Amino acid sequence: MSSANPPVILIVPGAFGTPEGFDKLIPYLTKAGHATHPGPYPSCNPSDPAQESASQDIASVQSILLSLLNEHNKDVVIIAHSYGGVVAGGAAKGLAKETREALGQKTGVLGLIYVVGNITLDGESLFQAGGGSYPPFIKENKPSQGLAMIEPAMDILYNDCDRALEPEFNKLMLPHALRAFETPATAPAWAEQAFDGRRAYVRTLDDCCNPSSLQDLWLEKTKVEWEVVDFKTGHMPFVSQPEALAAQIEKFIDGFVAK
Ligand SMILES: *C1O[C@H](CO)[C@@H](O)[C@H](O)[C@H]1NC(C)=O
Repeated sequence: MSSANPPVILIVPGAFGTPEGFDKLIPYLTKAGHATHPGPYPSCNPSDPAQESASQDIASVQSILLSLLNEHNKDVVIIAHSYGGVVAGGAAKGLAKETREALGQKTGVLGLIYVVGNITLDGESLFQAGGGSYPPFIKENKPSQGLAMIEPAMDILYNDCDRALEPEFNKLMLPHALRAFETPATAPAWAEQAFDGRRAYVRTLDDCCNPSSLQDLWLEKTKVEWEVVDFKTGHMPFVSQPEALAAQIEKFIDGFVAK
């Protein structure tokens, strides 16, 4: 990374988790010269799950993004994990580097890095994108009405991680509002031509949450080009292989910056 003004990396976590879940990855990115910025959203562990929606998550991350671009004058690269792909996809719409340059703005989104990002089309909910039913590991209305948990997390999310760390992983798992999954997402940024050459996807081959066959279907349905790199990991490569993932992210960013 030789650029004098490296982009800030906005981290948009998956559902059931917060940006703290990336604490094993972040030091490697920092060492490579990148600042990171958390991109949380309100449907995780909300006080009233009935008030949540995918579109509000999207609006909330978009406001973080706009402040990085307009107030901090930074270019941004987005890392989006799992349901974070739905949120970041909507949030980055219209904010690609070339799109903003054409409007006379100096900063923009240089690229989208989906780490097994869930993909929805314009107006589609994640529930629909997953085939219209929940997988058995999503426990509905747990711990209370309108929320969900993933169980057993060790087997579904951390299947390639050290079992001794289970208590640590359990602390990172938070209840999530079902309405985030059941309300329609807005139009995704990745569909825009301005993101050509600016889309990367980390495909997780041993994923028990989003099987790689489902990831393939999602990628196909986008009908746009992604640079796809396979990781032989479960759903959380930033936990199980943080150093290798950081190196790959660095390569993606170099490609976006050189474009
Ligand atoms: C997508 O996202 C969430 C977590 O971020 C996950 O639990 C869910 O099962 C995923 N896949 C589908 C098909 O909805």
